[in-house]
Amino acid sequence: MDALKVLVARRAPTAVLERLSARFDVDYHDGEAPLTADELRARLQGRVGVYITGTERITAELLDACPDLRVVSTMSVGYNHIDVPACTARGVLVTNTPDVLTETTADLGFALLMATARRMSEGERLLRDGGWKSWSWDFLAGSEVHGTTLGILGMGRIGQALARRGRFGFNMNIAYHNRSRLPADVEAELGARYLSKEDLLKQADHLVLVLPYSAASHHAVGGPELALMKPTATLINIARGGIVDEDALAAALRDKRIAAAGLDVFEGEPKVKPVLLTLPNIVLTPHIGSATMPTRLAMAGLAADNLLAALTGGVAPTPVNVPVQRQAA
Ligand code: 8YV
Repeated sequence: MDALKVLVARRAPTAVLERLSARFDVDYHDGEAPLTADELRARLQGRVGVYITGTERITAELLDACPDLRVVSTMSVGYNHIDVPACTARGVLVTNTPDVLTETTADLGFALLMATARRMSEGERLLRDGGWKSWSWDFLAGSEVHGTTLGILGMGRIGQALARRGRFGFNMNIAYHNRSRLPADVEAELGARYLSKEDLLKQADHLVLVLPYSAASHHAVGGPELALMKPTATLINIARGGIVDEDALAAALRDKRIAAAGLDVFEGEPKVKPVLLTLPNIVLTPHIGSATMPTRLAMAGLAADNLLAALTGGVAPTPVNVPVQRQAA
């Protein structure tokens, strides 16, 4: 029997390629740049499975042009780049990589919070530019972190990991808003208070966005929401760029209506709006939330596990959808 044909649409660790190649006929895109939509469609012809990252978009149109596709395995926890309902309707299984990146992404979220509150990027720029001339009492004086209120918008796995860091590491008061409330025992363990979104915006000293991106969360934080925040507050986004209205944020930062922001994700990434680059009170990182070698290897390994299990009669460890059975041709 001929080996099943799969496409690895993005660079992957050698060990993952070896595992997939031992079982499948693998077409490997080894380029630095992601495949364009046209290239992806062409390379998916006759392929039953695809390994992607958060960059490649799987649309209904693409699915219709690639009728052999049965499994989409993304090496990411987020799956807003995949039209999941369209996959489900066509019997295509979607899998993602939750859990393995939770703690690492929470680490980055906290690092960004600290760097933003304590003006670390501003200080480094000043030092490198030769601008550190002397000491004064308010030199680079930032915001307090310990003992303040950590607001978390979106209290899934990463939100809870952030809450633990805030509560047990920094003695912070934890407040959150989420579509659904956490069970009482989890709230008690985290010392987390459930607030309305409006109250969370008003009360947070540091507000971290960790909610999934969808049409419902598009620009969930824009002008009206920023207007509710304290002028001393910081805003951290480690979720998806589209959750924040970047123009409204730039205006709020420029006018000091909030103190500072830390962004790891951008609406048009990898392009970043020039206005964001001009503001001193903003810390910018290039979407590195899950970027440690052990975590990236674990994510890639899990994406391969999903593809292997789903295409060889097993049960994919981390499915996103439960597709309806494909009709026999
Ligand atoms: C990845 C992410 O860097 O997992 C996610 O959803 O945003 C990041 O961990 C990226 O999407 C890689 O596929």
